Amino acid sequence: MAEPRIILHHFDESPFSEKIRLIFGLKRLAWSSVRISRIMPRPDLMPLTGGYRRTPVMQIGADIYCDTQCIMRELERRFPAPSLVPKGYQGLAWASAMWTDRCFFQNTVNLVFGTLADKVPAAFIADREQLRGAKFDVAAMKAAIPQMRDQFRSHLEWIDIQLRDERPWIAGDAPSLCDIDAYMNIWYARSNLDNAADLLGEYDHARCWAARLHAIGHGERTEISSSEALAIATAATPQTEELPDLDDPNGRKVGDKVEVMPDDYGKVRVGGAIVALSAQHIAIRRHDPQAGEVVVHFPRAGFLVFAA
Ligand SMILES: N[C@@H](CCC(=O)N[C@@H](CS)C(=O)NCC(=O)O)C(=O)O
Repeated sequence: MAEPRIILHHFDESPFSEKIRLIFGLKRLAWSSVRISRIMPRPDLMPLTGGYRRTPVMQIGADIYCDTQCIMRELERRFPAPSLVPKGYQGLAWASAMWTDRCFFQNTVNLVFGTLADKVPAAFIADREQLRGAKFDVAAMKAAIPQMRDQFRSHLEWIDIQLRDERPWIAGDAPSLCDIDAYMNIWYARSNLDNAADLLGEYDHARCWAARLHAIGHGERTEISSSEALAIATAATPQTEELPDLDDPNGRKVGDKVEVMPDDYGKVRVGGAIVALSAQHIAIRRHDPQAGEVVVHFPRAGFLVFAA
């Protein structure tokens, strides 16, 4: 049977989406792109995710993958070669996202929006305030630029230090999740800051490494509409097999009704019945009036699970 089509719901300016686009490049995959709006509402996407609103989301038929950790895991499972999990760093490669996606990313975001400050549209600010559940204070971010530059430099230097023995990639001879995760922040800074070249200037190894990552490209991309993607989900049946976790510390079982929510921002609870469960992954089945039956997948690290 032909491999079902991979659909990425994303927007071009999204750094987290850039991680996944690069993985498509590294694994030489063909994929369908649904360009979503940078701000809510996203009426054709919410029936698929059940309310999860962060970007990107990957769809394969009626299986919906939320969060880049979960998307990367699924891409590695379905397309294991070339592997992005480096030998000798199998645990650290996954854990690196807790550095790059949280602490490092928050510094980069503050630097970017502090710099764009007056140019950020009011509708975008209002949307991101809703996402954060807190003020999106561009004036405070502007005032903090000197601090954020210091922070960004520290993180960037860690990348450079790692490459100073002339290895091409963070974990050695082959590109891995470590590179993809860290690069997202450099890509985001470069896409938005006129002085990004100055920020990178003193770090030759990191600069050449970023050029290598940029050269990878995005695989074979084709555009489709959000309504086409929704119709694909509606016509499909979820393929996720049941997988119990006998060691689940809270005794959760396949079939239990739960709600899943990010622990940091975009805190929308998505409800459903457990289909598959492990220390790194939870998949829940839900029924949507438009999409029909879908299975929505989340990572465990950084996500909270509540009994419904
Ligand atoms: N931990 C999430 C974070 C994703 C994230 O923060 N994405 C940004 C865009 S790059 C976002 O969701 N912004 C708000 C939105 O698109 O609604 C992941 O790895 O996917």
